[in-house]
Formats: sequence, C-alpha cells, structure tokens
Amino acid sequence: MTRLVFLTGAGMSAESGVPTFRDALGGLWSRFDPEALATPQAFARDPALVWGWYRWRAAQLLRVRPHAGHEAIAALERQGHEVDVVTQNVDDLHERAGSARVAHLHGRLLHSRCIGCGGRREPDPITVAPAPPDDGAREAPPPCGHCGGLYRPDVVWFGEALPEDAWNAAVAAIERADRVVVVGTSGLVQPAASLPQLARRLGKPVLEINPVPSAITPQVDAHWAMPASAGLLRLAAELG
Ligand code: BV8
Ligand code: ZN
Repeated sequence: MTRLVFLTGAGMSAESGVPTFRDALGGLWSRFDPEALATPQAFARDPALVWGWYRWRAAQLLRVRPHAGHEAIAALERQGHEVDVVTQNVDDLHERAGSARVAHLHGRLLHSRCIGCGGRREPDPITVAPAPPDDGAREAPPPCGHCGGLYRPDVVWFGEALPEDAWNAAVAAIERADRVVVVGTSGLVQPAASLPQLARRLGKPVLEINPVPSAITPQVDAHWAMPASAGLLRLAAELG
C-alpha cells in the first residue's frame, strides 16, 4: 500500500473536454482576460456578466465526463492505496470517477452561495435550467430568499483566500504521503503552485505528468512528458 497525493490542475480535465480556465471565454466574454472576470470586483461591477459566464461554464461541465486518468486514480484507491486528490479544478470529475477524498483549493463550479448570509439552496441556482443558449449571454444572479443578497459562484476568485479546510487537508496529505504526483498544472497560480515545493522540502519524491514543461518542472524528481490519461495509466500499471 502506498500513500499517494495527486495535485491536479486544469490539464487534468483537458482530455474530458473541459475548457481550461484561459480557454473558457467565448462570445461576450472573449474581450475579457479570465483573471479580470474571476474577481470580486468584476462581480460587484457587473454581476450578470460574471454569473452568466459561470452558468455557461457549469452547463458545459454537465455535458462532459471523467476520462481514463480520473478513473485510474480512483482505481488505485479501490486497490488499497491511500489516495488524496488536491485539485485547483472547480469541476467534479474526480468525484464522478469515484475518488473519495478530494480537496478543492479553488472551490467548486457547481455550487453557489449568497453573498449576504452565505446561505445555500437546493437545487443550486448555478445548475438549474440549462444555461443561456449562447456563450456570452448575461444573466442576473438570483436573489437569496432569506436576506435578499445575490448568489455568487462558490469558487475562489483572484485576491480571495483559499478555503482553510482544503488548504489544511492538502498540507496534511503531503506530510503523510509516500509519493506526490503533479498532473496538468502550469504552476502559475499561487499559493497552489507552492505545494510541490513543500513536498520536496519534506523529502517526498515528486513526479510531474504534463505534455510540456511547466514552472513546476525544475522542482520535481521526474517529468513524464505525456497527457494525464497516458501518464496515470502508466503509473497505475507500475503500482499495480
Ligand atoms: C490569493 C477558480 C491572497 C475560479 C482560480 C503576482 C505574483 C504572484 C502571485 C500573484 C501576483 N498577483 C496576484 C497574485 C496572487 C494570485 C496569483 O497567483 N495570480 C497569478 C495568476 C500570478 N493568486 C490569488 O489571487 C489566490 N488568492 O493569493 O489570496 C489572500 C490571502 C489571504 C487573505 C486574502 C487574500 C487565488 C487564486 C485562485 C484563483 N482561482 N480558479 C474559476 O475557475 O473561475 S485559478 C484558475 O487558474 C484555475 O483554477 C487554475 O488553477 C488556474 C490555472 O488555470 P489554467 O490556465 O486553465 O490551467 P493551468 O495553469 O493549470 O495550465 C494547464 C496546464 O495543463 C498546462 O501546464 C498544460 O501544459 C497542461 N496540460 C494541457 N493538456 C494536458 C495537460 N496536462 C496533462 N494532460 C493534458 N492532456
Ligand atoms: Zn442570503
């Protein structure tokens, strides 16, 4: 039995057809830099523009499914290895593939909360009726029935702190890991990008799976230049 931590970025979802953060800009949003849209300021300035973008992205997500790489990670867990997934991704593909312990450092696209009272409701407003027909449609976020505040996507925007519980779970998982595997991240966004360095400082062997080098590559023990699904199937075969 091996204690494994998988640190995954948007490249982990690429083969499922989920547009990466930087590619998820069509229609009206194409004139924006995603980093300008994914901020509290953008939502305060134009809630309908931002809410429409997230509703469109949520609708895209409901149409895709996990790939062999997600399934390989879940299979390692079923085979008795201790597996923690720490993801920058806001999709639910790891959960849908069967991974039991997933820490979402940047929140979850299919969830939303009221900015006034933090309230949530079922069904979650971000996933109700199909999103606007075309990408680029603005849509006013619904008001909270409890306090009248607006709903916002339950994701971490730039300038916002990461959820304490997810961050603490990530650090604890790395501290007890035998191996750390970094999959599909450019290593540009902090503080998530500092986790592979933490693993190295703690003397954990770090493997990177990414078709091209990233900002993480100089910090890892091995870099397999291949897509997530091929790399994870190779790792699963080795760990048998
Ligand atoms: C914070 C949720 C402080 C939203 C996201 C200047 C210097 C350094 C840092 C900063 C700076 N200015 C500001 C900062 C801080 C900032 C930051 O890091 N900015 C960067 C851009 C410079 N960070 C923050 O603001 C964070 N908060 O610092 O708060 C604070 C502290 C205390 C109290 C109050 C405040 C919050 C960051 C979280 C932002 N939210 N997502 C949403 O999704 O809408 S980040 C978003 O971008 C994604 O979640 C993802 O994590 C990230 C990158 O997205 P992508 O580009 O899509 O993916 P990625 O970069 O991972 O690249 C894809 C990779 O996959 C590539 O390497 C590619 O080669 C590879 N690939 C492609 N295909 C495949 C593949 N790999 C494998 N298989 C394949 N098939
Ligand atoms: Zn409320």
